[in-house]
Amino acid sequence: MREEPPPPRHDWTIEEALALYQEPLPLLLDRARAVHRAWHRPDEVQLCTLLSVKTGGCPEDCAYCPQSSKHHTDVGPERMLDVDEVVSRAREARAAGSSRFCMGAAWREVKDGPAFERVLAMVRGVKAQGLEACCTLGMLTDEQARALKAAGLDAYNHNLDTSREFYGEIITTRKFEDRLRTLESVRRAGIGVCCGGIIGMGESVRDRVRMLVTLARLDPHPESVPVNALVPVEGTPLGERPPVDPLELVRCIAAARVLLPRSRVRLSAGRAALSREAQALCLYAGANSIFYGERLLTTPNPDRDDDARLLKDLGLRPA
Ligand code: SAM
Ligand code: DTB
Ligand code: SF4
Repeated sequence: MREEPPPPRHDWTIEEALALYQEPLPLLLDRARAVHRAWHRPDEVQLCTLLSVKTGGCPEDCAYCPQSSKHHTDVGPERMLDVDEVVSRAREARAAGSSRFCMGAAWREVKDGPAFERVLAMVRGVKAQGLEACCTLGMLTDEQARALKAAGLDAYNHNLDTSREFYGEIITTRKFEDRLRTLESVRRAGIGVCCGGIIGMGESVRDRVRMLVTLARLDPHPESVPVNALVPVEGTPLGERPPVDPLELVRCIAAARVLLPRSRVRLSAGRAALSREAQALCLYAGANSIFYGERLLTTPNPDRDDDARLLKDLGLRPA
């Protein structure tokens, strides 16, 4: 019989996690594989579909984001989608093989009123299709989190994005602590927490590790952890950033897998710029979820056909 894996830890130090992140890559991968196999079905990949239900015109100044009204990008403010449109997209996503549907809104925070009521109706509609429902709407109060829970929401995405120390270089219109506060409201309401970050914004390796350690100190750990590689978008302050080395993405995923053994680690934005081999290595390093469908929120994602072929060639099953 297989031995019980040791329980997840919440006491990682920065130095310990940094040493892990910087191990020779094959050794880091060995550690990540052992954890992955102990806690997860190693041949499964969760397919999630993203939909932007309210695009653009966001008052926040996140340096990476094409939807901020502070930057001059091709993404302008659009009207909020109707419930029926969203539900039919969810039905389509399920027919294509996704098990989770994530709705994003370019809001700083949720405001009570008709727009929020519409989101609640979207959540009910997505749940009625038999999908896991996830939302990412910015900051929430306890009451709003409870309303989302009552509508059937399974998970709320709210990323730390980077370390507390680097945060001010990327976003000035809110604080790292604001993020943590919303995550607490989500947890208190009994909704699953989806929380991760972005690499390739000019942060140091220590910043990446600090972010992972902050996630690992949450108790319980987030149920899912998206690891995004920056998609540089023209007109944003980070539009000219060079692409992140795919091997850094692999290290980051492997370290996340070891620090957050039970969490689903999602290989998120930036996949369109990766080779099949780099994606395979990310999945080998412990990623067990991807966004499926030709669009993320406003930027392209790989074609469904290419993804289906990749999974088939790797012998992995959609879950
Ligand atoms: N407005 C809400 C918020 O910020 O929480 C929800 C939507 S926001 C677009 C969700 C996440 O998308 C961000 O936290 C960030 O991690 C990710 N994101 C946005 N633009 C990105 C980009 N250009 N490259 C990679 N990730 C990006
Ligand atoms: C996450 O961590 N990545 C997704 C999802 N959560 C909402 C969003 C990626 C957005 C990439 C840029 C865009 O398409 O606008
Ligand atoms: Fe707004 Fe979210 Fe984009 Fe920041 S990441 S500008 S909060 S949509």
